[in-house]
Amino acid sequence: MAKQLTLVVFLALLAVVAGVEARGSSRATGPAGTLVAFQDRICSLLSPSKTSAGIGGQDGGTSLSVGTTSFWTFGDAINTTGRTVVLPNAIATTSQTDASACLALTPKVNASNAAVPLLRPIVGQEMAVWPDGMVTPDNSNVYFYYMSVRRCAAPEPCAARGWTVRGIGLATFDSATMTATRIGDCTRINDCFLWHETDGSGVAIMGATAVSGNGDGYVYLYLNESTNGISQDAVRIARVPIGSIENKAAYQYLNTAGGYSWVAGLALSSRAIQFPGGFNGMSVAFNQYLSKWTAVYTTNGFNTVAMRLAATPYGPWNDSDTVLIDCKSLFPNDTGLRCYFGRQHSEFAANNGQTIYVTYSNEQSYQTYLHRIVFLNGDSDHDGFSDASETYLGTDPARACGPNAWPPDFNGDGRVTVSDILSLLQHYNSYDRRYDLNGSGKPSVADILLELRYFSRSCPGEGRPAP
Ligand SMILES: [Ca+2]
Ligand SMILES: [Ca+2]
Ligand SMILES: [Ca+2]
Repeated sequence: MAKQLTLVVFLALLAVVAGVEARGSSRATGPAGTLVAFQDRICSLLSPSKTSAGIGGQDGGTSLSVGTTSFWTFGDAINTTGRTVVLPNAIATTSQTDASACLALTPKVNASNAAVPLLRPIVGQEMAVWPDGMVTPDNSNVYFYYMSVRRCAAPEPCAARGWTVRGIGLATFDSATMTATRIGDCTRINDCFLWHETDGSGVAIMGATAVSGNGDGYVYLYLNESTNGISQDAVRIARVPIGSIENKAAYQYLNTAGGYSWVAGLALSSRAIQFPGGFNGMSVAFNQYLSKWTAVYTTNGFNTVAMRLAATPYGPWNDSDTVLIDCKSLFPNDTGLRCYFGRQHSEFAANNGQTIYVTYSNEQSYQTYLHRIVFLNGDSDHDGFSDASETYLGTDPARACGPNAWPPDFNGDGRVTVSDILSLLQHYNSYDRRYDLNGSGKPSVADILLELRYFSRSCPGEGRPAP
């Protein structure tokens, strides 16, 4: 403690000598407590070229840009005359870069202009194959994780649904021909999965999304965990060097207990993100405008498309849902799942990321819809910390004073005192995002310096500029 006090005094003097001024405030630009300025539905992604190829409905919708082409995979496709599933998955492309007036997706077809799947199920072993997260190591070949789906019958709990995910595999396709190949020997199907329901990890994985681009050579994976093969309510995070993506032994798993560490097996990992309202897969991308990694997903009983924020692709993630789309108001009379498989499509982000495009599937219409989200990034409560920053920190973007309202006032007494600085020092180098004032990923010296700028100041008060 003596050492800490010495450091406090030293840093306080440093701040005074340097004449550091408190941050200025910006003007409020929208309703308090939300990051969304505007949102609207653009269109269904069921393009005329799809219906002419025999696709009358579809779900899913994951995309990746490779060169000048955006590749889109979908789950089951139904025919144009009824509800019969005609394809277990599908792939389509577009070279459009502006999604503001919808996207015309062209499906992969055969010589007779009939849509064909990206990856065929193994007869007798799989009911369907649903493509999930994609990543490209060389801007040419694409790797994608797939959900291998089997039939489910009583007495299994999944019998009511009729299917369950047997395991998650990895496959690849070349972007020129969209011909897919599974990685591994699938003679015994469990052998070619990275994770499967009887692999002994004690964790059932029902989906896997992926992102690269953190500048560290890793692909980060978001494993959609289920405790019973039905409900899905947590994410485990894995990573693998992109050059070793085919090597099962090269995957590492995040354990967030007592600091962040990467461990060798799924069974040793911990839940990285929890979703009390359920979810079914999340899509992660860095958003320049919010200066955060963003995860988009559906939750709240498939009635909401929502978002969380993190400083790095592995966390720490904030633990409340920022609502992007209220699907109850979009589909008020629906009886099925209003919005499932919510995903973002970061290659279409516009205005430096202030505008993003997301998709979700609607069960009743059996369509995948494209939707636009425009963020605001104001400082609604004028406390010197943007709404996006406060959403990440977990403080109230609508209140500048009181408990958990003003970021540098950790104990909520309205002033920044030695007690607050000690509190920050106690969390130095932890992964507690509440103390990560500059949003860099962990509380560090930069956060202590930032805290000192506010030393002995009072919270700004509602509507008044920050001190
Ligand atoms: Ca604020
Ligand atoms: Ca605040
Ligand atoms: Ca205080």
